[in-house]
Amino acid sequence: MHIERVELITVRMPLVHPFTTSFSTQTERRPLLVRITASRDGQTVTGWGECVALFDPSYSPEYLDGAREMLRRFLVPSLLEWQAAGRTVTAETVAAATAHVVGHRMAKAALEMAVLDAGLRLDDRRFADYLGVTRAVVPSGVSVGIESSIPDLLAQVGGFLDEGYARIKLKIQPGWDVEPVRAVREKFGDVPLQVDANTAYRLSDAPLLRRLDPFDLLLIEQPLAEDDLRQHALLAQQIATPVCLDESIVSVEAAADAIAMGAASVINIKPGRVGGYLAARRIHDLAEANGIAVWCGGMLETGIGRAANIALAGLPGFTLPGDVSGSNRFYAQDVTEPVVMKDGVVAIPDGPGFGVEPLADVLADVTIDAVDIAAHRS
Ligand code: SMG
Ligand code: MG
Repeated sequence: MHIERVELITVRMPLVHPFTTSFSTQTERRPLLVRITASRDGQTVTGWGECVALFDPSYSPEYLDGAREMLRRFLVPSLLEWQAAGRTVTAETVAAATAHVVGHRMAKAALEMAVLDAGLRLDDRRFADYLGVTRAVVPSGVSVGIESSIPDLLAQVGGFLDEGYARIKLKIQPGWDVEPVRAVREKFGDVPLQVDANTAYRLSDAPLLRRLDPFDLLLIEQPLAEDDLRQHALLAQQIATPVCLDESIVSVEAAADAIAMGAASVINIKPGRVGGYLAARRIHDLAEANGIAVWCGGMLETGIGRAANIALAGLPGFTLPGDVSGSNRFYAQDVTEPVVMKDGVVAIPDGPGFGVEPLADVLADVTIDAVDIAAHRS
């Protein structure tokens, strides 16, 4: 394909309810969308990507303004230079074209994602078909933040269960762990339940985390620090709840290390965190070959990232429900037609590429910044 133009569009979206984790309280999200105009054989299409970096560098080293600057100053120019040198531009070549930039996987993932969507649209092919996914729907889990009281938490969880969500994930931190889990089990019984600590504990907390063992949780996600695979392996030997890694798995290599060390028996795959959907697919394949379950994480994506995640979650190794909830879990108004959760599942979109695009009037309303980069005509 020939890339004509790349736009970096920052949008502002208020959350329907504050979302508190061990590291922050979010009341709004500012996703960075990447719009690519690309052509081939006289046909011109638009491809969309979404950068999952948060506003602050609190979940990962990457953050909104840094990712936008990285794309504007380094990644997009590198891809355009690659193109000007006569090299092939496809989703499969974006990583090579930007390999000289160290790190910045979320920014790279957003660019690769937009090229992937554009390429699939030029081929009139669905992302799910490109992946070889045959399922039409995937189970939909929901992530529930830290609330100010147990009754507030139970009201939230009860609402999501009434809506039909297939699995509940509770955010935990020291002081908000055993009691909320006990309260949810007592009130709602045997629902599929897991917890996410976002790195809030230390290995010396193993006796405390062992107190979660009797609640038969599906998993505990990222209990310890991002860069501490070895201590996760030690913790896994001391608790019965399966250890799942999120923040630690920044690449295929990190996934291979974690599996080899016994640091995780489950992996949360977030395409943005690992550098894109192609790397995400490789982690899925690696985990499947090693008998490690995976599920699709979420970063409060708009309908664009959500649509792509839902298709990815259709791969056979995704044996646990993902954080792929309906748009209304976070947003009163999504930038795309809303993703709808019904009867515990979300549908893989039909249509070429990721099968979704922003609604023009909504996009205009929520855009707070736009950077336009034109390619030189070769
Ligand atoms: O998109 O459903 C979603 C959010 C799921 O809890 C979620 N994400 O650590 O897994 C995680 C968090 C990261 C974002 S917290 C602001
Ligand atoms: Mg997590």
